[in-house]
Amino acid sequence: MKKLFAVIATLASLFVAGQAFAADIEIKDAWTKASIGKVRNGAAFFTVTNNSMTADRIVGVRSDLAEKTELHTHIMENNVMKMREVEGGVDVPMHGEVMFKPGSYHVMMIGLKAPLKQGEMVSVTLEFEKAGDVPVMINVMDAMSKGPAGMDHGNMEHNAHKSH
Ligand SMILES: [Cu+2]
Repeated sequence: MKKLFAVIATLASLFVAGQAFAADIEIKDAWTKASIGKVRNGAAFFTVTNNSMTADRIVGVRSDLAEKTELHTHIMENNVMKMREVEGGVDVPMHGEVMFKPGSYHVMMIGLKAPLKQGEMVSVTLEFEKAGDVPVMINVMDAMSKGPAGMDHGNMEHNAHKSH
């Protein structure tokens, strides 16, 4: 009986502390912009939430949409904003959230095989170190879009109430 309990306890602790599953990863508000003219690159944005009890890391991305699909970020170099491929992956803390957004992390599609059309859904696959493959369904929005409604807090209008 004691032995059985020990086995159960060990299994339980493994389950709680050592594992992460694709089901624990939540992707929200995934969007990209429709292609304009002959532009053959695209960038996709979304919010990643890790609902598991263990930290995870996005180590790669792949898709059939483009010749190359990469994890990118922006860095400042000599006062110029530049895009770079992410080195070493993107950490997603346990019970944490990471935002892929313009000017920051994004999924870069280089050499699109077909233009992205407004209203379409396209997909890429994020590769997590622990949770494995997580598909991302991406909403193709208007080429001038700044993202799903409610995400662009920077442009929110404020009602200033003056007190007398
Ligand atoms: Cu990029």
